[in-house]
Amino acid sequence: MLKPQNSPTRELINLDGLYRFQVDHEQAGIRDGWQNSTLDTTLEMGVPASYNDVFTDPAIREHVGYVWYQRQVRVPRGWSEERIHLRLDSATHSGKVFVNEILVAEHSGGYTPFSADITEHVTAGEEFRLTIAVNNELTQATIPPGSVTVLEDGRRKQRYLHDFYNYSGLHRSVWLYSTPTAHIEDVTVVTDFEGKRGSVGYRIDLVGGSGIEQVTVRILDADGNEVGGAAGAEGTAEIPDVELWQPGMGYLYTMVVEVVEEGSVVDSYSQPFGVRRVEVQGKQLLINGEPFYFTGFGMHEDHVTIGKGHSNAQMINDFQLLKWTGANSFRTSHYPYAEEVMDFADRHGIVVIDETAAVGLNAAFAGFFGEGGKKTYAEDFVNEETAASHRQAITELIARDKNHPSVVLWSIANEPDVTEEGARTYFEPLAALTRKLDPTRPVGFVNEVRGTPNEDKVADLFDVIMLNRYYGWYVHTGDLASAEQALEKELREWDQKYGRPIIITEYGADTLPGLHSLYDQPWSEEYQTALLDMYHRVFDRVEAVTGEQVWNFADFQTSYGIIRVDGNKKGAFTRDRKPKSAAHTLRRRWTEIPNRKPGASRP
Ligand code: BDP
Repeated sequence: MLKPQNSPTRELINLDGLYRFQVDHEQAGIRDGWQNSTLDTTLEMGVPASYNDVFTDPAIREHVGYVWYQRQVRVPRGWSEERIHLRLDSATHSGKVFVNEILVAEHSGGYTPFSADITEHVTAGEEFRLTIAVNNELTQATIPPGSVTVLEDGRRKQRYLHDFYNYSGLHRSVWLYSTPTAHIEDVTVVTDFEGKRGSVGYRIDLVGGSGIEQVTVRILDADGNEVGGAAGAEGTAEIPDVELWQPGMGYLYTMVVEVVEEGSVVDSYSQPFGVRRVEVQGKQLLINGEPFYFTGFGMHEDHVTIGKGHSNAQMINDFQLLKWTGANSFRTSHYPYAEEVMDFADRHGIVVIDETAAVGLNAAFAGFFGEGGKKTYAEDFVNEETAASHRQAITELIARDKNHPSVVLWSIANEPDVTEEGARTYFEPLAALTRKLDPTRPVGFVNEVRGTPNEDKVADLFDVIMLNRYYGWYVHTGDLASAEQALEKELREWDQKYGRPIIITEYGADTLPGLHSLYDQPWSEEYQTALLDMYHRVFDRVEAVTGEQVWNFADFQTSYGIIRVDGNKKGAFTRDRKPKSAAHTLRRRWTEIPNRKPGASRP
């Protein structure tokens, strides 16, 4: 799915800013057609942002159901010959979009974009009323799943089995844009190289044309010089003296796609891309033929006040801190991040493990909350409806992110149950779908502690082993010697059984900044550091470990719970991005080992 842009044939207007905002406490809005008139509210809300922490009223913060956003939008007067589209970069978790009284788009899945062609419903030069109803309910039919219960007093409660707060609203930008009638609908770029020669396979999908248009592509280097080109909707362009996209050096080319009809350009779109190759060979993940060692974090889109709202300034600050630690990568735990984040990673050579929002597909976590004995793959939990949403989540993630050179690995779920028989039936088709949609990147999922090499039923379906392990925290708490033995034992078992790359996608300890101890005392800054040091010793001893991503980059908000004090505190940074001691420890290690495992020989 193309990101909208300004081009010689396209115009783009950003619709962020203040919207009228109404919370649908009585669940009346859809029934009563709130889109048909001005919302009956004095509240306003900024877009993009989560609304939860913005207001003082707890009934808004914990609201379950629809909230409504509304504003007037004027269509530029010059657009009378154009197709006119609305695009929402996300609506968490589902959205209905109305142009005046008319429903023009509906989408579920809170972290991927959707759009509508509204040409028939608007007039160039005139205003329309844009109303967006956003629903934050999670059910067993959504990704991530959850359940809504109605309490005796009528209040509705949202339950979910993932460890981050259910921030809701319009978290990303809203756009109005024009395209010509015959226009480029999609661009797919697949790159490779041989020696100094780069090859750029491409496919252009067109819509709305007469079929007599022709497509040309021109490749521009980072300075804007034309270095290659091709004709036709599908083909391969060559770059003679190619500059590769490398970890730490995000060299980007631009593919300028033009649709020509009777000698004139009717549509033009510029797609940035990088030339690089990713493959798994034995126990290594290779980028451009060289073994890559991941350092970095599982992250969250999470900030004070704006929650999961995208902010360019916060994004730059987070990337600055990543760089300061020496990290070369991150995982988009546990949902696709804003496209601005992916574009930044492309430009700056940061390697990304790109994850769907399939988190909490695991009944064992309900046991944690005192509801033991449930099965995950069952009619009342992860069922065919969940699977359908999961397929949609994978499809939309790849459609959005396929052209990002920074993405080297798809993660199709975080910590699902992999011990029940049903896990294999559930995951086999999903792994196959991911490979079919993108045959060029390795595929994995992130495994939780109960899915040991003996218990796990799905690891062989994937290219890499990604493990979240909490030895020294949830098990062997405060006993790093036992934790060290247990961790090494398990990693060696994985290595022996599969001989595949192992990436540790989570390890860490909750830490209260300012709490200090001479002993191995959980929650102290010293303990967090000692635990990380212990993991690093083990990683350096086990050859198959090809990456370390600490949980988490920064402290983040969660739902209330007795094991969370104002959120999860496993950050190397506090929620307001101050370094804990651990951040300095990581910086010392990672700045010493850019992209390569300690002790690994250079080719
Ligand atoms: C893992 C989850 C992650 C949690 C983390 C923790 O993948 O989302 O926040 O553990 O408990 O289970 O801190």
